[in-house]
Amino acid sequence: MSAPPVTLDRFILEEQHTFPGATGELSLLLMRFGVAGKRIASALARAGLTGQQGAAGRRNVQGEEQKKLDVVANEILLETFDYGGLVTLAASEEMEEPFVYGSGQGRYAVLFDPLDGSSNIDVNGTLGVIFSVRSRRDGTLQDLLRSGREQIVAGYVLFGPAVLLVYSSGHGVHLFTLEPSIGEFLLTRRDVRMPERGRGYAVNEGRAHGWAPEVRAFVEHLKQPDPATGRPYSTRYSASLVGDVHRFLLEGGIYLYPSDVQGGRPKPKLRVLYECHPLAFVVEQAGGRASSGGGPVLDVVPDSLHARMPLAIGSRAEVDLFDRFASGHGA
Ligand code: FBP
Repeated sequence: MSAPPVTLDRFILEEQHTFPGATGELSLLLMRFGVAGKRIASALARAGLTGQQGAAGRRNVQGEEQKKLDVVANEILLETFDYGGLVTLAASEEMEEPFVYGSGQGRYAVLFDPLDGSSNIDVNGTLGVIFSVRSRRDGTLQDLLRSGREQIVAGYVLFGPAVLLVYSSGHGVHLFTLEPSIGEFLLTRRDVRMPERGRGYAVNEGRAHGWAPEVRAFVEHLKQPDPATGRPYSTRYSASLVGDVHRFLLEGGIYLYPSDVQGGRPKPKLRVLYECHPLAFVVEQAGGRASSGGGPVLDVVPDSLHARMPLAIGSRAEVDLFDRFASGHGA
């Protein structure tokens, strides 16, 4: 008889037993991201039928036009933690201030990008939810403005041909696939390791004019033919950070979102707490690296809830090479 499928709940409970003194609260919280992922997947799949596509008619704290599905996904995630007293604070890329639950006594804070890849929303492109969990300290914003190394769980739900959930609680990276016929996430890869190097890179080259010369030189270097070093690399940009990082988690490679240097001042796009920290946590757990070009992403302590930073994330070999270029040393 073949081994029974390992559901997300079973895997989390088995992992919990490896933590002496675990109360089970973190396990319950983690399982809820699975529930939220399934509800958001259902809303995405039916959006064209339910009139949930298009703009919501307002802008978010980033000044970006909010899509109806950004709002739907954000509400689903807020509802998901609104019982059981597990969570004290929820911070979202779509909300100006953190949401405080009930008594504010929950042991955890959750942070999320409810729908990453906004430009893909109305064109049926790859999308994702990015999430992380931190411990409650005094239940205020200060609990969140801490280094990425203080995350206790991080992961993402990827909405592509299949719906995947990938997470790490600091003990490896595990991949689950949604089995639609039973509505359960089933373990498909345990302890995923990112290849040491890849053959692909993902960056919006349409923005190259705003990059620092060192960044342009790095991307040009990847495009120069040199069989000995596996170049030229292939460009693999899907306009979904989660989709691209997931590709490189499995195949190796590097995703870049450098700062645009406007008027002499670097202007990064990606958010530290909702995008860079959680994905850096997962990628480093899988043996990859995440850098700002000036140091590890996980060492960054944001000075505000919606702080942004430049990102280079992926296989060790490519991110090491990027850092050499970024520091002016070239290949
Ligand atoms: P959102 O969270 O608002 O979607 O922003 C992040 C993101 O969409 C990434 O998923 C993607 O890689 C990048 O921004 C696309 O930006 P651009 O359109 O400038 O290439």
